[in-house]
Amino acid sequence: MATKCGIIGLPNVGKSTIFNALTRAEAETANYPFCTVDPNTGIVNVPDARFDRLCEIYCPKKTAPSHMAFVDIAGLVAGASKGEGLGNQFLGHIREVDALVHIVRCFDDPEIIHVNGKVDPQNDVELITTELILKDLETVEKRLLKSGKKARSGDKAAKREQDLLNRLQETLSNGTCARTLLIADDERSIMKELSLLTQKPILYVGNVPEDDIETGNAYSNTLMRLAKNEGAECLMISGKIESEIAALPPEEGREFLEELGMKETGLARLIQASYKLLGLITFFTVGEDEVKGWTIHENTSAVEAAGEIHSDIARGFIRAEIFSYQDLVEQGSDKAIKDKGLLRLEGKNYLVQDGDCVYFRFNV
Ligand SMILES: Nc1nc2c(ncn2[C@@H]2O[C@H](COP(=O)(O)OP(=O)(O)OP(=O)(O)O)[C@@H](O)[C@H]2O)c(=O)[nH]1
Ligand SMILES: [Mg+2]
Repeated sequence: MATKCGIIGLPNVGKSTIFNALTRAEAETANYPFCTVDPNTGIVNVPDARFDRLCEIYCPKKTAPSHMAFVDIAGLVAGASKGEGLGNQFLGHIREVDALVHIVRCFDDPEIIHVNGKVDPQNDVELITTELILKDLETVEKRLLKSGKKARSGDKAAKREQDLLNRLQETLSNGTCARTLLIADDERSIMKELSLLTQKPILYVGNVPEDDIETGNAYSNTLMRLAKNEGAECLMISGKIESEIAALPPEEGREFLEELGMKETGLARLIQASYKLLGLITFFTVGEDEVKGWTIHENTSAVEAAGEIHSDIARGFIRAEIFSYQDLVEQGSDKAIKDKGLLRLEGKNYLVQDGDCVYFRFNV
C-alpha cells in the first residue's frame, strides 16, 4: 500500500538529515538551500515490539515487519504558492503525500544559513502554513468558478459543492487550515477530490540541539505551544544524534543510545507517530515459515485485508481465523489459544483490529 508521509519545512532545517537517518538512503545533505530538488522516497520498517516478540515465539524462517514511506520534499520559501523558489513544483509533491511531517528548526548555528537570517519557530511555521493556505485558496477559487454556473442553473449537487467551497474559502481566507473545518459525511468525496494541502493531517517535529534533547529549549517550547493550539502532535528530535546513530552498526547504535540515556531513537518515535497520524494499524500473519506485519487503514474489513496479501485470497475468501497478539503472549502458543477457545472465526465484514493475528481460509 502506498501510504506516504511528506517531510516539509523551510530550507536548511534538517529535513534531508532526518530523512537520511530514517532511510539510511543517500539523499544529499548540504549547507545551501535547495539541495533537494527531486523528492526522495524511502521505505522504512515500523518499529513494533509486538513484531519482535512474535519472531521470538515462532522463530520463523523469514520475517517482514510492517512498513511505510517517507518523502523528502525540498524546502519551501515565502512566495512558493506564486512560484518562488522552486515553489509550485514542490507544492505538487506535497499534494501526492497522505500526511505531513513539518520539521522546524530549533537550533542555533551560525554556520547553517537560515533563509530569513534568524531562527523563529512561530514565524517559520506561519510562513509555510501561509504558502499552503494560499495554494489551497487558489484551488478552491478555481473550483468555485467552475461549479458556479451549474449551481446557478439549479443543479443540486453543484449547489452543495458551492456551499462547501464557500465555507472553505472563508476558513482559508481567515488564515486557518482546511483540516479545521467541520464537514458533513456527504461532503467527504468533494473534499477528497479537491485534495487540499492543508486538509492533510500534520505532525510537527522540532529539530533541537543534542544538548537540549531532554529539556527542550525556548524555540521548541514555542513550537510545542503552537502545535497544541492546533491540536497537533509535536515531537523533539536531534537530527545530529539521529544521523550519528544511523551511521553506526545496530549494536553500537544501541550502546550510544544508552549512553545518552535514551530508550529509543527519535526516529522510532517519529515513525510510530507518523503511522498513527496516517490512521494506519498492523495485523500479523504468523507461523514457523514467516512472521509478517501488514499495514492497513483503521476500519479495514477482513476481505479487504485479505486483498492486501493477494487478490486471490480476497476473491476466494471463506473466513478469517483470528486471535489477538495479547492473547497469544498470555497463552504462550497457538495450541493454548485453541484449547482456551480464543481462536475466533470471522466473516468478510469483520473489521480487522490492530494486533490481530490472522489466517485467511480461501478457495479459488
Ligand atoms: N547544528 C546542526 N546542524 C544541523 C542539524 N540538522 C541538520 N543540520 C545541518 O544543516 C544543513 C542543512 O541540512 P539539510 O538536512 O540538508 O536541510 P534541509 O531541510 O533538507 O534543506 P533543503 O533541502 O535545502 O530544504 C546541513 O549542513 C546539516 O548538516 C542539527 O540538528 N544541528
Ligand atoms: Mg533537503
